[in-house]
Amino acid sequence: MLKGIIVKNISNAYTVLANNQRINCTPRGKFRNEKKTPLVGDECIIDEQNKYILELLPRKNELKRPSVCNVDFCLIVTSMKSPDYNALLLDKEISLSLLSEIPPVLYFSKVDLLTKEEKEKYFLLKKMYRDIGFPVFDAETIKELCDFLQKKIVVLTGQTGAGKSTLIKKIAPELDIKTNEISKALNRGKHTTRHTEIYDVLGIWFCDTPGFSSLNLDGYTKEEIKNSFPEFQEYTCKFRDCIHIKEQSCAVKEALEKGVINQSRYESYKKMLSEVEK
Ligand SMILES: Nc1nc2c(ncn2[C@@H]2O[C@H](COP(=O)(O)OP(=O)(O)OP(=O)(O)O)[C@@H](O)[C@H]2O)c(=O)[nH]1
Ligand SMILES: [Mg+2]
Ligand SMILES: [Zn+2]
Repeated sequence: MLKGIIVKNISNAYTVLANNQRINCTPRGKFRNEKKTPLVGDECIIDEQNKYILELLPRKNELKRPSVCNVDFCLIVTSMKSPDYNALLLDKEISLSLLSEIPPVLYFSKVDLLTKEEKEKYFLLKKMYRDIGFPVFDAETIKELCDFLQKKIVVLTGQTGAGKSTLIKKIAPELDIKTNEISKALNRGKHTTRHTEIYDVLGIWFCDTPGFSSLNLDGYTKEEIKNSFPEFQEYTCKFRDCIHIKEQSCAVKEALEKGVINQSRYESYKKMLSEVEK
């Protein structure tokens, strides 16, 4: 028996890193009965002779979309162009990460494709997210990003074609990771990356995942959505259960009017609330 960590999963086949070896294993029947699915990131006990995963150790955290666990950071890759910047999608990813108790880190890709005027807007965007307290990086700060993520397990999330695999390749060009022309990927409606796998990239454990085209908030409550906006938390409204929409003496809405809370973030919040109400 050996202790290891699941680093790759394709349907029911798992690769476990144990004793510096990659061992292909299948879960023992018990998991299915218990409705437990091993995830990439899981620490486990394996039977290395028969190549079984015998036991999963308790998880520190678990992200639902994409399905991974025990990660230190969620690196949200957001494309500024093709696919075009989508504030709601980014804000949903941030909330989902926070609701799984994984600190989000933001990376903006394809800034090089922006016009001069678009770049000006991008700088404001970057500042806005930084001011809320999120670490923000882009192609110009990849070195700083690597320093920040050293020795951590980092799951990459983001839309199909956002540039998740490309970012790993930029950091470690020698890794054999598939990337695709965005036009091809989007037109076929297919993902280039089709499975979840952890790569050791110069001391960072990057977990590349298949992208998504949309994200739903199934299973979350309005209260949880409200709590997933860190910039709202410092305000005390008249009503303790204030949802910051139509209530009187709402400190969040007052901050919004003063421009302290960002309008685009608040729009995302309203859309997310109405999505979970349905
Ligand atoms: N100009 C430019 N192109 C980029 C940048 N990042 C990624 N791309 C291109 O965008 C396309 C999609 O990149 P991928 O890395 O495959 O995207 P992905 O997020 O891994 O996509 P999935 O695996 O489908 O989820 C590729 O053609 C990349 O070359 C960037 O910063 N600038
Ligand atoms: Mg990819
Ligand atoms: Zn309020």
